[in-house]
Amino acid sequence: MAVEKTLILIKPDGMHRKLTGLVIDRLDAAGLDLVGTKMVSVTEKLAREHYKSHEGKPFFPNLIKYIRGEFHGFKDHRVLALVYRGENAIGKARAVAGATNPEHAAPGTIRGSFGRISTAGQFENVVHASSDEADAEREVNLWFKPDELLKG
Ligand code: FUP
Repeated sequence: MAVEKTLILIKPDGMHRKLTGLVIDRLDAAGLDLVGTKMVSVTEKLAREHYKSHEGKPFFPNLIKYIRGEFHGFKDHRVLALVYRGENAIGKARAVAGATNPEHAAPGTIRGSFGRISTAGQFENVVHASSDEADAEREVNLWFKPDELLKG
């Protein structure tokens, strides 16, 4: 299996509900290595770039508000960005996260245990995890500069 890097974001609902430690613990238990981490104040530009594949979809405007912390009262737009490395890191991190829709996420996954769908229909699914190799590379480069990651 290939050694991969993947981007994990602890989204504003995860930050608000103090799930940072739990998410890191689950990814540690999956055998992945943390090679980069930082608190990020998510600008409108970064949010739109990160979710550009969803541009034009009905949920897009709320997706931008959600990732910028506007639903959870974060005036500083905080999220925690993490890069993990390991064999099959992308698949392992997605297994830990669970399905995108919290209603479909298996019990015991982060999203299955802690995700919800708001009354406005917005998925609040606690974490982002890159979906495939191309997305992982694009996203790691979008959120981190090369010298912010451990080499190896
Ligand atoms: P994921 O790769 O699991 O983060 O999922 P997607 O890239 O497909 O979706 C990104 C985000 O869009 C999800 F985290 C939640 C949001 N979303 C909705 O709110 N409604 C939808 O119908 C699909 C996605």
